[in-house]
Amino acid sequence: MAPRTSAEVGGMGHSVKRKEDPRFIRGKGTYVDDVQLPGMLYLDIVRSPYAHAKIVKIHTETALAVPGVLAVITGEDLAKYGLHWMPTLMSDTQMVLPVEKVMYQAQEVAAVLATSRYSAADGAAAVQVDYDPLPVVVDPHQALAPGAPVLRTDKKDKKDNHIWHWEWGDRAATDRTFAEADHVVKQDIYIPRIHVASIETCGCIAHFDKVDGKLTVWMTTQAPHAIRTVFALVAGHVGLEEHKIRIISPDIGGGFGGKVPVYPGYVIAVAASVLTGKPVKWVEDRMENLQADSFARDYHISAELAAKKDGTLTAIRIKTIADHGYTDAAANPSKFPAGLFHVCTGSYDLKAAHVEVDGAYTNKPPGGIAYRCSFRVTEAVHTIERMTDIMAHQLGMDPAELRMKNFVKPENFPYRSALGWEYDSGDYAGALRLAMDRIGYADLRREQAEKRARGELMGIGISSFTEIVGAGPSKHFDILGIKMFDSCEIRIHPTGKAIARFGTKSQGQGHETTYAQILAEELGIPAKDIQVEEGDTDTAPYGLGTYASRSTPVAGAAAAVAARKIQDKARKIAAYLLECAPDDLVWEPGKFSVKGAPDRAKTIQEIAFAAYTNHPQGMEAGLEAVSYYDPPNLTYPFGSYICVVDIDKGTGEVKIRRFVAIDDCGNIINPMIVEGQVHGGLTMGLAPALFEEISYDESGNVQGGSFIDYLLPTAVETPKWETGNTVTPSPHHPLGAKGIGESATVGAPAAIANAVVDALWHLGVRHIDIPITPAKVWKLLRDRGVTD
Ligand code: MCN
Ligand code: CUM
Repeated sequence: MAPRTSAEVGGMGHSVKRKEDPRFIRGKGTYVDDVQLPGMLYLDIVRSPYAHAKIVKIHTETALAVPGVLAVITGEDLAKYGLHWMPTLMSDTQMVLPVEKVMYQAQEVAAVLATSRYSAADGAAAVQVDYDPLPVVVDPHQALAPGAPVLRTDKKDKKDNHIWHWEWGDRAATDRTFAEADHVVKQDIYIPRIHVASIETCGCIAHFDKVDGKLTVWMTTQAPHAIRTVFALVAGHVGLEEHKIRIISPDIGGGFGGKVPVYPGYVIAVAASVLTGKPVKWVEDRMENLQADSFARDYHISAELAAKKDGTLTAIRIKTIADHGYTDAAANPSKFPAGLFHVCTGSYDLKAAHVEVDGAYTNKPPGGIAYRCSFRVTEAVHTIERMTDIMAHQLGMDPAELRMKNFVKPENFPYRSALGWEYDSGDYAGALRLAMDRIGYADLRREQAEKRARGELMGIGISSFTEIVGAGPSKHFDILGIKMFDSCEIRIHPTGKAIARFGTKSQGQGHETTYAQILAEELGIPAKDIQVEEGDTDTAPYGLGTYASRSTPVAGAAAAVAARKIQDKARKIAAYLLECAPDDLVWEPGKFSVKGAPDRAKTIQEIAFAAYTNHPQGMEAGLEAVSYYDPPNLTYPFGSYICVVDIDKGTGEVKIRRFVAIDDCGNIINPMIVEGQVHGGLTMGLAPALFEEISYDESGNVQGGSFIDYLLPTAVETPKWETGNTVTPSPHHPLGAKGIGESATVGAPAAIANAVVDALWHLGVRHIDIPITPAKVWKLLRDRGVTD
């Protein structure tokens, strides 16, 4: 669709260059660690070498003797103020600093406050802790087995390591459908722990002003307003009330979900600043970030898919054990302990479905946070897309044909899934067909057959995923009771320039550009004349923040609604200026003109000036509006990805030869930014598919706690992504837009895994858990005697 506005105005559909880039490219961004305040103190954290151990004694004398060290803060110190535990977003509890025992390797044990970063680090190294090791449980199956040591001894009545049981769907109907099925495939799928590893680690500067009692925290957070409320709820009793707290989220070097939780370091820095009255900076190093921040995934899935003889898919049944580490700190909407995992019927019209998830405590850091995925959607997509492929191979059907046969059809939207979600719009076959055309699917299948005859290993994998983003409708979505709306406030200045503030917070997504484009579209004010601000709770309207690709679906909608309120007032002012009735005016981006007399017109800039200089008597001056938008539904972006791999029989290495990604996020605001989101997202989908994993040995020692063994794909490992779009607008979003921020990360791993298994199916390989490392593949080949 051609853009409605001129390139000069830069509304929707223009690839406007990112307004934020000039400062980033020149190194002029302001990240938390760039903030320097006079008299600032530094915090460093002592961490546990044990995964489970009693704390016998913490020796602080040597540390206190280090020049520059001012204090060593322990759990006992915080306990005096009731601040040694804090609530998690899922209403569990998490230690800020331990008093009795540590629960995972790298857990915070004590904090050292000093006059420089280096003294703080030297001090932390000098703190000696006597531990008494306790039995360690790292496997959630073992954690749930009878007789396992109970980990959460802090919970008086807790007799096991079971956190919760959650199930969804019609069990009886599902069992019945399975009983009637002609074919059933069953597969265990493990989706390992991974870490977002954003370029910038987490950190904060807490500054408590003892005179006016105000706390300002510069903080790497994706959700500044929610953090302010949580701080007030946790520390209101020690005088930190919400009007005395200001959270500033400055530039952020990648969030990806890892900057949603509250980490102990933030709370300790706040406590240290409140006690000393000095600004206190805490910034994690890379290994702390990898080893102790919240993790994603860690789902042990057991799935079954049922089909009729002709390949009609009928039902899915899933049992899952979710490893949450020692506390359930998942950042989910409160009502959904397993996130939106129940979108696991995917793009297919299944008649019945049932999902069960059991959460387990283990001696690991808090898990269940996202890795560029809207609350467990990747887990759901990986499951249904792997199962669909297994079914296709089992039936001897082409995986594309099986998908085409079972897709929800365009005429079925809005579509209610067997698990109760109402998909807003989609054209799944359209996206898959385009992907197949782009990649030359039929030719590739012929090539594969020829190669197989020669003993070469080539595979083609498809993932036709449906996402669910934009949390969310207040009826079902809240975090700790706060409804998941979002907001936009616009002020048009007398000279026709504007400032707009939002409840969300960009971490690299380009909001300063794309929100300005939405307003340019709605008001006709050039995007370059609109300043966008986010992340300061003293100035921005309340909102729930940026994650779950919700900014466009929720705050983007708020922007459109607020702009339309402004347009309504502008119409009245224009009518007054043109001496006609408001209804006699027609709007085109940037001006109102009199019906049938296009020369009699007032531009939005003229109207803005009049709003302050010559507004109708009885009308309030000014031109501003605010919207707190409660979406009527989520948005359901989708896509079809096709991946071609060649497998090296000598090394087991998987080489991605081609990867075509067709995405549909409804109407697009900025095509260049959307393409960038998909490129980055695909690379973050490649990562867990082939490289990334954090695991633990029996003693709970972390494997993958540094970049030496936590493998991130670099430009060398990343293939050339071939991207494209179809456009199926969301019927309920004011701009017809859906989110795009996570689609590629959610959809890509299954395409890659499906391609690898497709290359090896004829050798009897049905499934390989990600990451699909050369070692895993080589072992499979060796066991079948086909290595070179
Ligand atoms: N967009 C668009 N047209 C659409 C949809 C989106 O032009 N139809 C644009 C938006 O205007 C925005 C960007 O694409 O500039 C992403 O929008 P959206 O899908 O609404 O997602 P959010 O802005 O809410 O970003 C969150 C999402 C998530 S949850 C993760 S995780 C992730 C992601 O974005 N983290 C990122 N992409 C990231 N990109 C960067 N650079 N850094 C991160 O930390
Ligand atoms: Cu889901 S990772 Mo993002 O939601 O910040």
